[in-house]
Amino acid sequence: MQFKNVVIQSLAAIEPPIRVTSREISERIKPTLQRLGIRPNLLEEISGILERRVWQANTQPSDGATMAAERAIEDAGIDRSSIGVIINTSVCRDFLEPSTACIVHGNLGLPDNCLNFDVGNACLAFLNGMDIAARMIERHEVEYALIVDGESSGPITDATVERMLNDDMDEQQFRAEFASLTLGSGAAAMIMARKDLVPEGHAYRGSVTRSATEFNYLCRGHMHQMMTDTRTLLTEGLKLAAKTFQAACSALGWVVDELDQFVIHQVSKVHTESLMDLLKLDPQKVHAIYPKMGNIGPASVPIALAKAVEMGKINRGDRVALLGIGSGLNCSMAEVVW
Ligand code: MYA
Repeated sequence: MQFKNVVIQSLAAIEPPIRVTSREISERIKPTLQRLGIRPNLLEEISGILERRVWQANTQPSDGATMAAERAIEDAGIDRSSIGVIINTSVCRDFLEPSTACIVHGNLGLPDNCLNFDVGNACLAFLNGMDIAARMIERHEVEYALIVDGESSGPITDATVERMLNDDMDEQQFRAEFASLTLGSGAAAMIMARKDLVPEGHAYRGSVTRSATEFNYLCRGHMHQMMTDTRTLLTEGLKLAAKTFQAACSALGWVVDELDQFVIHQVSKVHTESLMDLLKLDPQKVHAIYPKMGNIGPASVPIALAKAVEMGKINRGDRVALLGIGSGLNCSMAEVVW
């Protein structure tokens, strides 16, 4: 799908206040690492994740999403009564019902004619939310849309550590739960708008999506436990990424050297380096936040984008490729002209 009249008006990223290092987590599970003969600093060494952020206790996904949304609305300088839809894309949620979107809608005091709903698609949902918003804007259904995401990894990390300390934790189960220790917390929000209302906005050109749902079993998560076949997920994820990139080259006219920055879903060092090799991306054009933030699910792409902008790696007029992927497997790639 390509868009002619959609822009990103503002983008906000919130880093939770508490830093948790991979060494601290490894120290907590030391007895199990020793019992299973696993090297003490495996987590940091193979994932490249040095630390991640977590919220204070009792901070809900909606709290992070609300903080990010307040900042995005302020940066956009719009009256919140003009927002026609809010889409929450978090994997983490306050409750099974009601939706997290309706809690954020209530916190923000958005108008009663502002649509509010969650979109769930694992780590890919923020890009899906952007696409849904863009379609609504292009069709003149809404003038402004707010996409939010708040992820809270603390509870799953603690529950995983606790299970890993049980005497019955064997190597196979350890490997299946290992990816849970790479997760991090954070929140993001984006205002998208009709281009004629915000001519100085950053043009959202369009996106493509491909799926490989025969692999829906490779990473399955609950609130307190995630089971992942890390090796197969990496292999099949890369195949799907290559296929989606090919589709983006055809649909959006991408030529790898003509794109200025690649903002990719942040999983680990192995995933990032493998993707750069596969697609022949210049490492200078890929901003990595996983070393300091871990895998923040759907918030990865918007937070990495915000950080790259903040650091001056993305300038006005740059062609930016957003490369998202999520368990399922689903992969979307989109272009923004910053
Ligand atoms: S789901 C979240 C998925 N996240 C992860 O899988 C993160 C953790 N995984 C990793 O960092 C890599 O996959 C690893 C494999 C490093 C595991 N448990 O050479 P290797 C040991 C314990 O075989 P690699 C999501 O985000 C192994 O024994 N230990 O490793 C959804 C050895 O140790 P030693 C393990 O295959 C979307 C060492 O590591 C495990 O190269 C994601 C090296 O072994 C384990 N499970 O890496 C879709 N595995 O040296 C995928 C290995 O002591 C996306 N070891 O013998 C792909 C594309 C990315 C972006 C695309 C954007 C479009």
